[in-house]
Amino acid sequence: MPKNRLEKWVATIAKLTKPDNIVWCDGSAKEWDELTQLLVANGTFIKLNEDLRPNSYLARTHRGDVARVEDRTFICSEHQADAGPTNNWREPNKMKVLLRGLFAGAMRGRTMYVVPFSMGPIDSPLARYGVEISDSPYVVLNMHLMTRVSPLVTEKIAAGADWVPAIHSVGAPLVDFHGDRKADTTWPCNAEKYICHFPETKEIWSFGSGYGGNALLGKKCMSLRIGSTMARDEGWLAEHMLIIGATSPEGKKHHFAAAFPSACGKTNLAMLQPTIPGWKVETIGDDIAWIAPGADGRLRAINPEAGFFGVAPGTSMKTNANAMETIKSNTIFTNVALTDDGDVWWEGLTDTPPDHLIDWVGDDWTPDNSFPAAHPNSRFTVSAAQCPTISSEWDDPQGVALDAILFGGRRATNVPLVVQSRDWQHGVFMGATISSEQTAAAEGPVGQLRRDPFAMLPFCGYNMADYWQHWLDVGLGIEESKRPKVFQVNWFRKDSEGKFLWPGFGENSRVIEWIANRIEGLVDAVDSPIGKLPIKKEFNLAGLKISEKQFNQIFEVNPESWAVEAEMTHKYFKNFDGNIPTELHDQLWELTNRLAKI
Ligand code: GTP
Ligand code: SPV
Ligand code: MN
Repeated sequence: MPKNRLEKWVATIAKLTKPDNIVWCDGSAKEWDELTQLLVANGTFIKLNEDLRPNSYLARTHRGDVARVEDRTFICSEHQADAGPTNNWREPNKMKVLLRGLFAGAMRGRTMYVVPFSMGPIDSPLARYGVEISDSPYVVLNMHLMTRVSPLVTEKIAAGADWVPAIHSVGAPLVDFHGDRKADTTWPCNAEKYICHFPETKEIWSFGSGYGGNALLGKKCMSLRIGSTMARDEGWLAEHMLIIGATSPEGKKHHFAAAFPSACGKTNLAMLQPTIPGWKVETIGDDIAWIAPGADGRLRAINPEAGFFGVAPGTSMKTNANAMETIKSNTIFTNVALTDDGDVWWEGLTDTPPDHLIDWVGDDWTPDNSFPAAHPNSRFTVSAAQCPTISSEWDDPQGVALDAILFGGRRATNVPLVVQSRDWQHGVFMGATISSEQTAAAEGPVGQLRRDPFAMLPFCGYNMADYWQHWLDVGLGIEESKRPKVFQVNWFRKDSEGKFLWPGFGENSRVIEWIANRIEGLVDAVDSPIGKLPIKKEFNLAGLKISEKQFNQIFEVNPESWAVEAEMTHKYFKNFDGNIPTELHDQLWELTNRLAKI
């Protein structure tokens, strides 16, 4: 029988990378057991105490491989203009030549795993298939949890289904060109990293890192960077968004999607435990949403992932009890601290740290140490099915109809707790102009304010200005009454002493309630230059100690500082060489005028 495209591709990559052997993965429990045993045996995994954390493991990475590497991430479209000013562009043929050199013999002495996976429920009209080749068993196990790894995908591909080829190597061969074999390390990786995307041929090539979004190629690489280009071509949206269902005490259910930059609260909002009586929030997704116009004329969203790759620090019974419940078993922890009884710990898990820990680099740690025991970007990987608040709709092939879209960021100043946009165009302007203080989720200066439009700065696979136009087109193609309402939120505003003004976490249910009430027309709003704000008596503060003064601080819109923001937006738009959609210029003009009238 002639080989199909998948078999040919695997053979070609094997010929290039020269692994000792090839394993076709099936996502089974047997495969999980074999690979976890292998990783325990070679020291990559530490098995956690079976009584405290069954079937769970701790991995410690190389110190230089702890986060996404944005400056090593490339969009290799044929034309540089298609990558736009916010992406690193490389000419595709040149990059291919470079990559072939890097991948040549890169898997010598290692096993090459072939992982067929589906993003989205297999057979969903919104699902897309991929195959990741990787020489990292850690990656295979994380893919088990984060995607649907299944031989069914291989069958679909053999029957002609489209798929994304994704090749990954840690770039650390065990046999050199003289044939000498060396011992493996517990976290093999390469100092030189390349995370490359070829939108025209829908290919992904990732070299040198074994960590998170650099290596689990179904996630940011396929679902967002390649996904966004597929979405542009096919008329849908691939977004860095959580999805929730929120049910009011009266039993009215709404669905929200929310885009916040990395480490800015998506997992927490996705698993929110409301503090206000009678409300229920159900989890559909915590990081990525694929959104398409449905047969009902509404925007419908699926979570293409099957698990959570969540930030550990700050996660506790107080902040996110549902995440704590989710990670009780069958979880991979990366770069957290190890307790003396073989369990995990991170900053914020308990009020006081244990007297002794082994920190994320494997050294003894006591509370006297001035540096954290867990890396700030340490993570847990766990199946979504284990989440106590997971919605019955979470793997519905048709997705859920969105009632509202939220944009957020980490802003110590200026941005109020919640603002409603005037209309779709204004909502797109809000999304396009969001800025946020940088976090440890990517290499780079933590705390520095940067524009992160739609929380997609590191993830948009094409020209950001074209992406904004696409958002305008998709939304305006929906009948107005069926369009989701758009809001901007900010949980992170601080007072003059640097303390958060808003308690956040479960209390964010109050913002959810206000948004639901706006959708239902149950509350009024006051106009401000930046959008519609809550009226104090209609915003539920019952049971919270928030004074009139604090409320005003939380919602303050300062015209002078907003005039500065608007001026910065004007400068920012200039980066896009006249490519900005007219509607967004109009929005900026209107904002400037409204500010001038105050
Ligand atoms: P990625 O997985 O990187 O995309 O991150 P994320 O957007 O899912 O962020 P996550 O929910 O993991 O939160 C990141 C950090 O922000 C954690 O340390 C949380 O404890 C903290 N955080 C989340 N929500 C709130 C909030 O409402 N208020 C405050 N002050 N901190 C929050
Ligand atoms: C993010 O950085 O937005 C993440 C983690 O969700 S990673 O998978 O590394 O991209
Ligand atoms: Mn994310």
